[in-house]
Amino acid sequence: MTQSVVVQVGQCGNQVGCRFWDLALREHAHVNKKGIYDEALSSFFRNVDSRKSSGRACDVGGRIQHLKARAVLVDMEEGVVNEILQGPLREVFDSTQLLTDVSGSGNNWAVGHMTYGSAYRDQIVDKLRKTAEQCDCLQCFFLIHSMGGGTGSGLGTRVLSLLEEEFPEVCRIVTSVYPSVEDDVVTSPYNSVLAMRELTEHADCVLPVENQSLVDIMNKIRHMSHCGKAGSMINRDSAIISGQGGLNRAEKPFDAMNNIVANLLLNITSSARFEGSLNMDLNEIAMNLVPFPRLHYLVPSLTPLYTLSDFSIPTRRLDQMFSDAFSKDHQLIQADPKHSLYLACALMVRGHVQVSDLRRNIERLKPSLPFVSWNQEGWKTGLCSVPPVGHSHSLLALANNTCVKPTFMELKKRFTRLYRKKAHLHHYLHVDGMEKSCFTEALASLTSLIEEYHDLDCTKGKLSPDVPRLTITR
Ligand SMILES: Nc1nc2c(ncn2[C@@H]2O[C@H](COP(=O)(O)OP(=O)(O)OP(=O)(O)O)[C@@H](O)[C@H]2O)c(=O)[nH]1
Ligand SMILES: [Mg+2]
Repeated sequence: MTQSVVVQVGQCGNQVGCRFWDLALREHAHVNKKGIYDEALSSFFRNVDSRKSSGRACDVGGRIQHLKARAVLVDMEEGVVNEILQGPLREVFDSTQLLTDVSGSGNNWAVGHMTYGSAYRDQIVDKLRKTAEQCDCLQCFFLIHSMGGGTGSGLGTRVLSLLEEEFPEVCRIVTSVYPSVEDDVVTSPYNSVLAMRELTEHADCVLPVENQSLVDIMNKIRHMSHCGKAGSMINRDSAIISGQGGLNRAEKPFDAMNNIVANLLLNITSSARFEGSLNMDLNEIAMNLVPFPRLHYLVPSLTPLYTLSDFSIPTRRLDQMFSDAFSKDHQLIQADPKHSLYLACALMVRGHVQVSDLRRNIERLKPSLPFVSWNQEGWKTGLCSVPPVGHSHSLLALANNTCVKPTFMELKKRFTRLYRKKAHLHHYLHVDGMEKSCFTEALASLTSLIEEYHDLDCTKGKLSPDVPRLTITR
């Protein structure tokens, strides 16, 4: 069994990360009724029980004991991490895993990347090394951060390049939360474009998530739960909406949205955490889905999100889940993959689903999905037998698809609008190590990324030349 380490940076990174840890512990408690520390738990948790022989990790009721998350928590203000340390997850982290400062990066990528990146470099590397040393076979780093602020975006991407330097062999999968157009951080276009260049150069895979999509999904779930439309039904035990991130009005603003991102992480890590008939290794994601190193943005979609009718017809419900994964309103960014070009696609299924169900659905959906001519069979599949709590099955699709292009074009447009007027630029250029060229190079990197997707888009519909047929003369 291999292990992974989660690195959560900034407010968003830490809030999303903690939703993941909370839900992961619930899942393990659901499956591991005796609370024995086993290989499944060891993938993301270490056992700190001094009586190692007891192997006991958690009580039958799911109460956590002797477990520490394989995580490093970084934020340049204290508020979020302090809150975590006062909450139900306080026992899951110890002080050696935490790194905080007091003032934050003030929504300034340069402060996070340059100032704090240099000041805390050694401490960050030290914490990463210690956490890595506690793994027998470290397979993957999961970095979680937002693009729009200063710490997650600036320091988060600095951490990414430190990971590459220190652990070049270990896969780096980044979950990046993109700001919505109405984001209240005025400098978010700068921060996002500056971060994009780092993601393009130093990540193995990026799972982009847009806050606007999360808002839309939550609004739809709320609407459905209130209108109680005939034929539709919300599963209230679902991990998507239960717990702190539920439909409860008293929750904090981002909780419900973060629950969805945490579910994305639960799904992608499920094969590493549990047994399955078709295990998908985390390394295989990049290996199979990324034909060109820079084009490693994998659009995630999650189902079920809105638990619909047809409870009594399992096959139809199962097939619906596969259809939904390709529909616009299940994507975690504002995108429509069916009308763009697929370079490759992974389907990660959880629960009681057969390989034959997977094959049947791929065959059924294939004709309606435009795949690049040289990779028509570019599917990667995984089956994990443990479903999410409250569901019989679930599906995460990761699409390497040119539909990410509009998100990037919108970012570029918003960046250019500010940059043309040199608005807020002085805040960045005052920072030691930050130069104007950082802006122009980041913009050039984004522009060429958009062009690369565009060039592929232009090949859509152009079939590969027919292989000459052998004619048999009579
Ligand atoms: N989905 C989601 N988005 C968040 C959350 N917290 C902040 N954001 C978004 O992230 C961006 C701001 O980044 P933060 O993560 O708050 O900033 P930070 O990394 O802490 O950086 P500084 O505060 O500038 O030091 C904005 O686009 C917010 O809308 C969260 O918990 N969930
Ligand atoms: Mg902050």
